Amino acid sequence: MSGNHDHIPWPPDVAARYRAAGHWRGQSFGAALTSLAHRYAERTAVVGGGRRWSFTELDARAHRIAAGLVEAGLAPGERVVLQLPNIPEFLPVVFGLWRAGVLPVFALPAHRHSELRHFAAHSGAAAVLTVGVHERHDHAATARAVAAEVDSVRQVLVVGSAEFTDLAATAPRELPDPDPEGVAFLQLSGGSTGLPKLIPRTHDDYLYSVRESARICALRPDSVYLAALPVAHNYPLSSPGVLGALHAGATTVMAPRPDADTAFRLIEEERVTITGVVPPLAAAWVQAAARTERDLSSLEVLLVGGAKCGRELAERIGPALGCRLQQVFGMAEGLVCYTRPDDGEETVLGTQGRPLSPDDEIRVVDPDTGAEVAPGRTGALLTRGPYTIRGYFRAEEHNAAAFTPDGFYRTGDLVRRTPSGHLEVVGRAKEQINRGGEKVAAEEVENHLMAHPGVLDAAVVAVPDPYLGERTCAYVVPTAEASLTGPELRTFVRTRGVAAFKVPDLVRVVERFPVTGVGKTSKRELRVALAALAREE
Ligand code: J2J
Repeated sequence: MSGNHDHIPWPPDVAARYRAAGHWRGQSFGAALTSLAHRYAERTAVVGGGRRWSFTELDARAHRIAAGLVEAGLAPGERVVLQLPNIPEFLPVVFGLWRAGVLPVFALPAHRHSELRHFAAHSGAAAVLTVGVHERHDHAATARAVAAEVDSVRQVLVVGSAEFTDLAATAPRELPDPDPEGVAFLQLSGGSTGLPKLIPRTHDDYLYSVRESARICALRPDSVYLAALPVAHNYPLSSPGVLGALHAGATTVMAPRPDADTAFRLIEEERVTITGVVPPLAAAWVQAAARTERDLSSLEVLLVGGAKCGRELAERIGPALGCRLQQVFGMAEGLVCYTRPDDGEETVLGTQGRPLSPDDEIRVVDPDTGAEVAPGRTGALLTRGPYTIRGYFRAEEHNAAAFTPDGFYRTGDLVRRTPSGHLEVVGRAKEQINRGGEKVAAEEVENHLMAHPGVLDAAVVAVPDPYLGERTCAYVVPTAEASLTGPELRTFVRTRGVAAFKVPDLVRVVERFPVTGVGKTSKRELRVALAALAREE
């Protein structure tokens, strides 16, 4: 990779400290898989869609795919936009990319044309690697459309196609091991400004968070992890996720969909012991558990995170599903907090956990002054540590705002810290809507709305929702001539090629925006005023 803003490394003295502490072990993902394959050989690594691969099989497939990718012309350091659903192939493909030194950019299956184009263009991707038709969407066609528009994209690879099957049958070859302190992949940020930012994560930093997550979640070789959420997301990927399961020698079961029927069937059939969901899904499972005939007795732990798990829901999980609740509060930029198996009930039900690492530095500050608040008071959460990035990929200007000069990441979350160091997430100071764990950047949706010729101005805010926690509401001011309707605008946003979860749930067409007192430029103030208005309506 080239350029100064691709990856902002940790300062050398800090990096030396993380190495000395044993957090960073100088091992690449490919090397990690090799040692897992030696250790867990014929144990089952991954199950799904009728396939059941051992660690040995997974390792061999990853070697062949790596060789095939190199033969297809991909070079170390190049980026590939990866969009795969929860299928076993996800793992050998990702490890194949890693072994080839190629950086996956982890798109979600829900992403559509405009998002994929942005990921490809911004990362300068050499290829898009996806599936054909999945859940009624032709991913391959979208990928080809992106390739036609983004100059850097030379090829589209489609898992399941004859070409890819050939590529995946390439004879393995010796490949140079990538630098473990180098960037291994680009994860996506939830985003609060225009377009999602790309998050560069290194082998060393990510493997540390994976190892600790597996340990904190007590994963063992006989654990079975159900990947219910889309696996490319940081949470099911690493908290402890499919990578944590692999690290522990456990089995991953790929759920094609996260609904209770599908998940409960897989829990029964595969004797799943642990899984992770977002609060609305936990609520749906709790309801469904009351009338299911499936045997859920194997389930030991349900992780809940991605959005705040309310007290009421937290209390219902254990009794309804016959398992232990573990709260997780994490972010693709790094910091992950868990409640621990030996935490008291109050802590498990009422907090979002404490940081994974003793070297995670936490500051809770007054959002206006930046000064640390008194213990127990609410403030903005800043963090830095051995697996939290120091900067986004190629985002110099944004980085200046998103990080403090001394390298703390401004999470945008408002938290309260207990004397035990657990964090309670009490709100948000970022221009983002958390739609049941799916993050929507207000500005991104506003920009789509503003592209409509009849829209003079737009502001997107969160409105409370009993099921999702929050939904999006778009306030729109039409131009003098235009007459706009909500359904028309929703269709307009959808047809611009965005993930369905970003299409505004509610649209309110208004003559003008309320005057906020701070002038026309403060969109932030306007969003606050509109959010208050939306709650009253
Ligand atoms: C309140 N807000 C939460 C929680 C995340 C593990 C788990 C989740 C993510 C994730 C992740 C929350 N209560 N329990 O990457 O490894 C909100 C916060 C946070 C943002 C990050 C992981 N858990 N959040 O959700 O990058 O606002 O990662 O800053 O998608 O989700 O979103 P994301």
